[in-house]
Amino acid sequence: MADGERKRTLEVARRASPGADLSGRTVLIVDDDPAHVRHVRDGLAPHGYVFTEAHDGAQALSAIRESRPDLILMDVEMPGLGGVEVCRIIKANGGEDGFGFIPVILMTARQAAGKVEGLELGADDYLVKPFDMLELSARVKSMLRLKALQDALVEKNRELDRANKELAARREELLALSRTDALTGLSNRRAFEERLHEEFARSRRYGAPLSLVMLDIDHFKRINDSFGHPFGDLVLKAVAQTARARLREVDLLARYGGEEFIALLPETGPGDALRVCERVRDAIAGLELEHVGGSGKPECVRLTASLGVATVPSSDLASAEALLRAADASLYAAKGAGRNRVHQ
Ligand code: GH3
Ligand code: MG
Ligand code: MG
Ligand code: MG
Ligand code: MG
Repeated sequence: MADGERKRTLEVARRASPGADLSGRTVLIVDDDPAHVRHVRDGLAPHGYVFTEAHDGAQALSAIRESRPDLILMDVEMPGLGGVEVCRIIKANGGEDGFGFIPVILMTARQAAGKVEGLELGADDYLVKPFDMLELSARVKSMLRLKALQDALVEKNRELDRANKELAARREELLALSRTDALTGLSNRRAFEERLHEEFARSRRYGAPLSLVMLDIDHFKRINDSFGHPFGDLVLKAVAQTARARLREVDLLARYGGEEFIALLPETGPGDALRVCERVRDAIAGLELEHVGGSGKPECVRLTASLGVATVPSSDLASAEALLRAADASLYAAKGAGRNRVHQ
């Protein structure tokens, strides 16, 4: 290309797209005629694009797979795989996990033939040889701008996806936190009450037994008073672990209040519930917790708990609240009867 013409090309190109720096964009030129490839390269050289070449359809496809160019300039008439065919393959693999969007400008020596077909197959533009270098230059630039916009959109979407996923995960975390007791890691009262209503409804629908257990540490105040509040907290954790370890996976154990725990035992009738409660009571009574006081001498602390059980179906327990009240009354009875016992 003559120097004058090159200068003019650059000038026009600059005016066409103020501010858009497209240098460094990659352009794949596909043509079986090396002279034509050179011609196109020369014409576009002033813009600072990075070129790759292919001389037939198969080469073009492997070049695309390897380097995902920003734009493809492709001859229609090539031996073997023709430009229209390659274009069909590129566009059929245009998804995010395929090639993505790569604009294709078809170049043909023939007027009209294949033009409509090419465009319908998804070619983005069309030039008839011999073409004016200024026109080629302008069309390439416009396609590269489109590609840049598309890339930005894809990137933006990815960012949004990532942000959404993070938000969803954070939401899950918060939800889990809002249902967990911070000290013991057990479910809290709110989570318990939700599950209680679900299990109560299920039990009523299928007539399956459901037992509710309330557990309260005996004379816990004394433990706090004698050994301090932090030690009281350790006791609460130990009791939580001990009880949890004696329940089935499907049983829900929650911290209901200060030193009060509650367990929901689905598919569990009065006999089984009593056995479970005795096991838990016995395990708590067997705990030996070490306290090191001001004297530095370790001391073994023991404790007990009282448990109250209620079970549905039962003619006088018509609601989840009534079941809760019944378990609470049982607990009160266990305390009244001397503590360290299960009342049903
Ligand atoms: P009872 O055998 O009748 O159940 O006697 P109690 O002393 O266990 O019962 P009470 O309800 O009078 O006392 C419960 C104590 O539990 C009072 C409160 O300070 C303590 N407490 C509540 N929550 C916590 C906690 O998170 N950590 C500690 N260390 N103590 C707590
Ligand atoms: Mg050709
Ligand atoms: Mg109490
Ligand atoms: Mg207590
Ligand atoms: Mg209490």
